[in-house]
Amino acid sequence: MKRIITYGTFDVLHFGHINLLKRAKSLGDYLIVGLSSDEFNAIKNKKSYYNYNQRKIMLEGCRYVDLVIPENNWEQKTEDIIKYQADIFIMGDDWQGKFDYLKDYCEVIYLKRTPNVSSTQTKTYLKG
Ligand code: C2G
Repeated sequence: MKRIITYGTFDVLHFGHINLLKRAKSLGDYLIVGLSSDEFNAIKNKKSYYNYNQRKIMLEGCRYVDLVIPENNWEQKTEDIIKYQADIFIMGDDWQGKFDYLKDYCEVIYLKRTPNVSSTQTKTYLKG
């Protein structure tokens, strides 16, 4: 049973997120998503349109996601990888190299970001 873990805000869920989750899941059997809490988003200087519980409902509705856990800080990844026995850590390549320190605990893979789609772009468009 190969276990995959990834993290993010996943606000205004779009096909770029789904592409990432789909590819992440294809690398193993069980996908855990560390979903940024509203408080952690503030630390990341991100204001999500949907709150944590709403974003969690959307992720749990995604066929590729097996478990959603809260992401409350930058430091928890190592502990999560151990606790959830993750074999592979996945992030989009906008984070290329940023999490290489996790290579001491599991495989680290950065997947190509899906071009021309982002929550910010969608929110701006909807503002009209
Ligand atoms: N993503 C993607 N293609 C896009 C947009 C996002 O592949 N067009 C990926 C990102 O690279 C990331 C994941 O989808 O791996 C979630 O994106 P965000 O919600 O923007 O996550 P972020 O705010 O970067 O938070 O500790 C890690 C952070 O929580 C990551």
